[in-house]
Amino acid sequence: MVTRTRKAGAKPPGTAGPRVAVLMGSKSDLEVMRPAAQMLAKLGIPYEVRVISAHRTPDRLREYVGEIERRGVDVIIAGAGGAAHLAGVVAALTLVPVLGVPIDSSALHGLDALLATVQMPGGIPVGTLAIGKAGATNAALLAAAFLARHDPDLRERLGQHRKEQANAVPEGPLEL
Ligand code: RP5
Repeated sequence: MVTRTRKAGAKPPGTAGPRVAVLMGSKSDLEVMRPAAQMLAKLGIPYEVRVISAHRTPDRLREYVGEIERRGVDVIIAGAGGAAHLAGVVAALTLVPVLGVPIDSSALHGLDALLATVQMPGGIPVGTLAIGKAGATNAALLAAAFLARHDPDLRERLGQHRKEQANAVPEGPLEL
């Protein structure tokens, strides 16, 4: 029997599409989620961005997530504010790993979204990042770290990003 193994980081045949899906519950979440897309772009990871609401567009959500594994998406990033059930509902509908970003769009400044996203009952995991733009950036970096385990070129780019970040921290005393 011949067993064919895929080259590290290669997509399954016929799936040249996005490796990461960035979802958000409302167009009003875009400015908070933009850093996720920017970081994925910087690291050369193909991604797509969609506005899909668990409560306003439940049919669209089910249809989109139902196709996501077949399309070759490896990680989903889902950002939402308020009661923030988006990441949990997405995670319930797929085996693709889901990273949740709580968005500070409500009167409670994201604390409600943080608790709704992080406090998933045991059984359906959502890897939850920090509230707001830092969480969006880190969701992209964490997705990149997962993908880089089987993609040496991406691992190189991720390492380079870390070096740039370190070099941007002033080493000597600051003149004030
Ligand atoms: C959530 O409700 C969204 O994720 C957003 O953060 C929040 C407010 O949405 P809009 O009323 O601005 O559309 O569904």
